[in-house]
Amino acid sequence: MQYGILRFEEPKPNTSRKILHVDMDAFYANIEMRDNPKLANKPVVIAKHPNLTEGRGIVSTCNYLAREFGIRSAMSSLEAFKRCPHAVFIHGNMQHYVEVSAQIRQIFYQYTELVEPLSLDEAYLDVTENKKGIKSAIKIARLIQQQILDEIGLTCSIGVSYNKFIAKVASDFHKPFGMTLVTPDEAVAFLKQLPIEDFYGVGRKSVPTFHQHQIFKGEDLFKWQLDDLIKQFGKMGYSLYFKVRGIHNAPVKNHRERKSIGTETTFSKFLETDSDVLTIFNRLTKKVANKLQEKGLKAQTITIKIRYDDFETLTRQMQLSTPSDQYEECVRVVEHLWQIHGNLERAVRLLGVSVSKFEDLEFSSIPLELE
Ligand code: TTP
Ligand code: MG
Repeated sequence: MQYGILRFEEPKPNTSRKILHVDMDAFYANIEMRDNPKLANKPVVIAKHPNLTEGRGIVSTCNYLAREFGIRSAMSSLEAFKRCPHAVFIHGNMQHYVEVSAQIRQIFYQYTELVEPLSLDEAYLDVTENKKGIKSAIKIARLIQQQILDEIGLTCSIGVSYNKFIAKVASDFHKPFGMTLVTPDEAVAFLKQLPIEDFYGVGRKSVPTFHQHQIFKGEDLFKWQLDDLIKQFGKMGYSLYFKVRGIHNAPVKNHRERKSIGTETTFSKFLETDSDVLTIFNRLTKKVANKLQEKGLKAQTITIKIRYDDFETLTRQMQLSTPSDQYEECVRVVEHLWQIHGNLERAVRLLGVSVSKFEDLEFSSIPLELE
């Protein structure tokens, strides 16, 4: 295959893997229903009641009964209230959801170390080789589904296939408490009927562009040459060309092996004041703390990075007394590090914050604030 002056081998699908994508059903809402039997048979919306927020606020999620009224994630809570005034609105309890998520991950680790969480309620598992020595991926999926129900009291849906992309799409196919298997033989037919917006990586904003080019489904994508897709859609076009052919060989990454989480930013206009530096450090720390919470991790080491206008770069770190995923605790250390090690004799062109030395949540106790 040729593109520009590059020649490369066309990737081949690796169909020998067994990959699961597990996605909890109505996650936050079902946790609330499990914990409070009075909510049975009621539409439940996870959001502050609009009366308490002067109409502001958005819906995190809702149970399936509330979905029958047209309520959806990310809808304004006022709109949700209009659609179903008798719904029960519950202001969620993140710490509690993080803990339930960690319990679910413990079940995954009984089957494989290759667990890649995408958020609190979903993860990829590579079970090609697994700790139970079970050959059938479907059998493992059923065992996990049942174990989560028995031990945690929640339902999930699972997609089973040979790559992450297909497994993820498949997990959404029969919800709730569903299981969808897509074999290598079925993959291309499965992908051809898939709406373009369901191709992971196609953002909502680019959907109209695909439609303008008469690409509505996988089968329309399939007709395009690689070169044309790249010309029109860049990297995304390249990736889609292979995805629709069932080729997506990205490995399931074991998040327990991850060494650090961080973010940094470079400034076109260099920073010269303490308050500008602190504002940026606050923003970066917030991002990092959010990532920790999403991944269900706590970190003990906090590192800041400073690059001055002459490109001298320094990193300085400090340990928290106990691992944390809390923004307030992390930012205190970040500010302290800056105050000790930073100076503004030179302007600052880059700032970074990272955290490392993780402790999985399951090894720490989180105080429960049940509402
Ligand atoms: P999802 O898996 O998208 O939704 P869900 O688990 O509630 O329902 P489904 O059965 O369709 O999978 O998201 C997981 C959790 O993430 C969800 O319970 C709440 C949270 N969330 C938000 O806070 N805001 C959002 O916009 C979305 C989509 C999810
Ligand atoms: Mg879910």
